[in-house]
Amino acid sequence: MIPGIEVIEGDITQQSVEAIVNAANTSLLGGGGVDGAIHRAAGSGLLDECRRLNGCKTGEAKITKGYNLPAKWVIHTVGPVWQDGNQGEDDLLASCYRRCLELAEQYEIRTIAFPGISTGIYRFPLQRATKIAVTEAKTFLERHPLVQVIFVCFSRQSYDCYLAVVKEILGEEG
Ligand code: AR6
Repeated sequence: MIPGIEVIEGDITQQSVEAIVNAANTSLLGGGGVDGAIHRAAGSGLLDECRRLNGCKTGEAKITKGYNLPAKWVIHTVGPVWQDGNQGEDDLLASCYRRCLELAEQYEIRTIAFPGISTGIYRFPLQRATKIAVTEAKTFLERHPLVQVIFVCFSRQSYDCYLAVVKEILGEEG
């Protein structure tokens, strides 16, 4: 596999990568969107482990096993709820990506798949969130060139947005 950034359209629960990222809430006890899909696919072992984590702050991340998922690990992070863009949303979202990538480093994870954290129920504007995601991945990959970051897009619209942003930030090789 070529190291770097990859953009695909698909369902993150089906990705055969070492870690998938969950866009969770501060309780870590499940919810809708990608969180619900991950818990359904992983099975009840995931919820049992999450219950022991005592939640997670916005902008932070915690790791669990993947249970019935193809992925060995799930990294749970809590994105900011979009308000008006002046409540620290950008920094909190960047922190989510950084914390997830730090955990990947700590657990020697070489392939990590991200959904568009905060871009669903939490209403963060897609293009603004995508620029943050790609910028943080780029910064991390400059120091960790063997890691593969996969952005898993759940719609054609988000796939097109990621492709355009990757091209803008990384150039044609993205
Ligand atoms: N695979 C990949 N991406 C997905 C999938 C999937 N199976 N399902 C949804 N998405 P959201 P948030 C995309 O709402 O905005 C939960 O209730 C989706 O299209 O899942 O961070 C939590 O418990 C969107 O682009 O997460 C929190 O309460 C992105 O994943 C709250 O939602 C994130 O959408 C978190 O809201």
